[in-house]
Amino acid sequence: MSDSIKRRLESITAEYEKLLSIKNEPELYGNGIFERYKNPVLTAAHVPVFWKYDFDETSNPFFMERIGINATMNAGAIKWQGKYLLVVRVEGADRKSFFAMAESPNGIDNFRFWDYPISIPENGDPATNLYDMRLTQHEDGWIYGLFCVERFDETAEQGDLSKAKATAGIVRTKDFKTWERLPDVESTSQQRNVVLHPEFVNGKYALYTRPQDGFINAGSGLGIGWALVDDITRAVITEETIVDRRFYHTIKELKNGEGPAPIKTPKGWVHLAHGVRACAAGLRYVLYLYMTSLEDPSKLIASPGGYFMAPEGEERIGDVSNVLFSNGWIADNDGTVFIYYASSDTRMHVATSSVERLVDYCLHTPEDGLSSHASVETLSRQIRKNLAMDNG
Ligand code: M1P
Repeated sequence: MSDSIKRRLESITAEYEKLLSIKNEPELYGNGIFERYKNPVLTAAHVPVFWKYDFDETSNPFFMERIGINATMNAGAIKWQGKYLLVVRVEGADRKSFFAMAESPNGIDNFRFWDYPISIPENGDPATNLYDMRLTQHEDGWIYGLFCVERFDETAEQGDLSKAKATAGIVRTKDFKTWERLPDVESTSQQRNVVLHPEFVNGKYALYTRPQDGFINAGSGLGIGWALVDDITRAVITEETIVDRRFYHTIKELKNGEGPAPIKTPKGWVHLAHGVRACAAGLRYVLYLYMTSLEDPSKLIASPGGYFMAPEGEERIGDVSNVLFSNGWIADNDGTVFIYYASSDTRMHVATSSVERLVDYCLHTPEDGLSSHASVETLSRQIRKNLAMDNG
C-alpha cells in the first residue's frame, strides 16, 4: 500500500472510530413520557470502512468507495448476553436492503456493526428486497425474525417496473450467526409489518398482521390484524381479526402497522405501532401506543389518542421525509425501555422510557374523541381541574 493511501485509510479509520465513540446524552427537556437522545445511534457513516473500500491498491488505485451505503434504519432489537443488539436494515446505494447486526454495551451509544452482514438463505422463491425485521424471543426457545419480503409482481403491465408484492418471511436463530429460513407466511392478501407474539395463545403461534390490498395501500385492510397459526414452520393465515382499527381523521387514517413484539406488563401487553396519514406533503408516519389484555392479547384495552412520537428537527428530513418508524425496543431488567426508531428512512435513534411510564401513558392518556368538539371537551376538563387546584 502506498504511503498516501495508507495515510488516507488511517485518517478515514480515525474519523470512523471517533464517530463510534461519541457519547450519547439525553435531551434536556422531555415530555415526561420518554427521553430523546442528542445523536442518532446509527447512520450510514457507522458502517465499517472495510465494507465500503477495497483496500487492495492494485484493484482500487484511487482508494475509492466501491460499495456505497445509503441508510441504516428500521432495526429489530433484543438484549442478548448482556449486549444490546440491533438487526439493522442497511440500504445500499443500489437500493437493496439487507440485515446486519450491530451491538452496544449500553443501548444508547457505541453501536458497532458485526464484521459481516446477515446472509438470509433463499427459500425457493427468490426475493428482490428484504427489510424491517422484528425479533421475537418465543417461549418455544427460538428467536424469530419476521421481515418483509418484496418481489416483482409478474401481473404488472408491460413497462410497469414498480408493481411489487409484499409477504412476510421468517427466520429463526439461537445465536444470531446461523439463521434457519422457514417458508414465507401464506396469506390471501399481501402482508407487511407481520410480527410474532412471544407466547403461545391457545397452543398456537400468534401473528400480528397487516392485510393490504396492494403493495402500498392497506385499502380494505382495516388495521392491525391477528391470526393464529398451528405450525410456524408452515405459517398459513386462514382467519384474521382486527386488533387495532383505523379511523377517519386520525394519525392512522390511511394505514397502521405493528412495531416490535409487544412488552408484557402486569396490566396488559403494551404495543408500539406506526400510524400513517396523507397530507399535501405526502405520507406522514408517526408512532403510537396501545394496550391489549393479558388474557386475550388480541383484545384492545387501552387506546391513547394521537401520537406518542412524531418526527422532530432533523428527524423530519431524509430519503422518505416526515417518517418515524419503529420495529425494535428492549425492556431491560430494571424496567427501562429502549425504543429504537428510524427517522425518515435514513438513520436510527434511541429514546428511553420505562415500563411503568408507558403503562401509565396508555391507561391515562385521553382517547381520541374523533372530533374537534370532543378534543375541546377533553382539554377543557383538564384545564378546569388544574385551575380549580390552583385556586386552592
Ligand atoms: O417509507 C416509510 C415506511 O413504509 C413502509 O411501511 P408501511 O408498510 O406501513 O407503509 C415500509 O416500507 C417501511 O420500511 C418504511 O419505513
